Amino acid sequence: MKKETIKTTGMHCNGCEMNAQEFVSELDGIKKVKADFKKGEVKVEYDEKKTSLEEIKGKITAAGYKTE
Ligand SMILES: [Cu+2]
Repeated sequence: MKKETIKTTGMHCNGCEMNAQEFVSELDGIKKVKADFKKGEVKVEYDEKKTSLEEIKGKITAAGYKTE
């Protein structure tokens, strides 16, 4: 399991947090995902054998937000 905190811009409310979390949850191997719009970050815990940071960032982008 790997833990990462991804700097994310563009989230502005609880709805955005939910949206980002739903998109990331679609990936196989996500154990935990918690978005925080106030801090501008998405915390994830994932199985690096099933998914990757790039894929997770791709989902956040697909949800409509920007990652660093
Ligand atoms: Cu929002």
